[in-house]
Amino acid sequence: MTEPSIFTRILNGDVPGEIIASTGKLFAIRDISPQAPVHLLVIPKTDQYRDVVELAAGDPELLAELIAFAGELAGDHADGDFRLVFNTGANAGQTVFHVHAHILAGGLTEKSLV
Ligand code: DGP
Repeated sequence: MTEPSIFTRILNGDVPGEIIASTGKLFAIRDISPQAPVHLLVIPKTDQYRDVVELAAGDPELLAELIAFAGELAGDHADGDFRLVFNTGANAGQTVFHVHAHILAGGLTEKSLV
């Protein structure tokens, strides 16, 4: 059996982490190492998809829900404008292999995407 991901452990209350919003299938937390004035993670409650490509293939409706939820969160926590980043694969910087989107918001004037 594989170890539960850090996000599953937060969801289950096994490690500390404030769940700032949730729906039936998704939840959101603040990134522990923020890279923008507002940096949230939106995460499917299921851990069956490693990355966004697997999620798109396996449950495109859930991916659409995730994007809509990200838009709501960007409105609740910032002015509604946001970047949505899915690091996909270790060589793209992915470290947690339980699909999640980074919401980066709060007045991003820097154009660099890396
Ligand atoms: P990625 O590199 O795309 O796999 O992003 C994983 C993110 O997860 C990274 O930006 C830091 C965040 N993270 C890792 N561990 C924790 C944690 O225990 N709590 C919170 N809130 N965020 C975490």
